[in-house]
Amino acid sequence: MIIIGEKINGSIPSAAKAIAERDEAYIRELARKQSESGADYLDVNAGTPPDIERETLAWLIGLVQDEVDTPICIDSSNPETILEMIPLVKKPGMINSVSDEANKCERLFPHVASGEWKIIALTCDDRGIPAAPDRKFEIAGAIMKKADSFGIAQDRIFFDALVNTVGTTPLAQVSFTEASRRIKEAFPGVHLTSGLSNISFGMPCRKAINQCFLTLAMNSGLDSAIMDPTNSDMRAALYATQVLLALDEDCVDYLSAYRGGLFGVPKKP
Ligand code: THG
Repeated sequence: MIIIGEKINGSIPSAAKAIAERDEAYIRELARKQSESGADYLDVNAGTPPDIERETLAWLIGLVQDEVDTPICIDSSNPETILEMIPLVKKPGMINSVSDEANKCERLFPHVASGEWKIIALTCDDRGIPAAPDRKFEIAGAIMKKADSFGIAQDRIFFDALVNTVGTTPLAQVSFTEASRRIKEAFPGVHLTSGLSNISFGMPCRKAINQCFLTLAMNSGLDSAIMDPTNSDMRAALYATQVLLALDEDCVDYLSAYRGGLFGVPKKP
């Protein structure tokens, strides 16, 4: 699994406070802890109004890069902001995200076509976020066609089939996994990712739902997630699922998580 650490995000109240107060130590700690917990990328989302988003993101990106070597995932819904941030990032990471909305692909693809940047592609367009797997799949096809036309290889695209909220859309998980399966079948080289937690919006005990969703989605080919890698219950579910899906050769990741104390203090033999 490719883990994208979600915690540097201005929509989380504690991170918003640190951003407002320009609390460097707090942001550095979020970066370090997530990297130590196995994050492959660190998502950086300002969560601020557009007028101060660029300045905030630039500050966050500078701090994260100074603290850790983990590549950055630039998270903004504004393609112009993403374009301004790319030159500030030391080594290619991810852009989060493109979609089939307006001219996002047309604006961003020329700048990342050559090179190693990975691209998160959302299955939404100017009509919004569809719930039906057919529409999610159709949008993925439209984005893939554009990526192809710029010569962007499938393995640089991470499709996020945008899971709906199960409280209002009972088939949210079923639709997400069906769309993800069909996308992977049609474009076998792509990766599949998800922000996971949208599924549980408005429900009590969200973590239980998020955790079971991670397992079900991995069973349908999810090979990446935007998640909190410091949440040991989520990591335990992730490593255990990898073992059960025969994705963890010789249980190397599972055992190393065990030795690292993920399931409590290892017992002496
Ligand atoms: N898809 C893509 N990008 C995304 C999202 C997505 N970016 C933003 C968001 N959704 C993913 N990021 C977050 C960040 C924080 C939380 C949820 C989604 C959150 N975190 C809790 C906290 O830090 O308090 C902890 C959760 C936990 O411990 O598991 O709520 O869908 N492409």
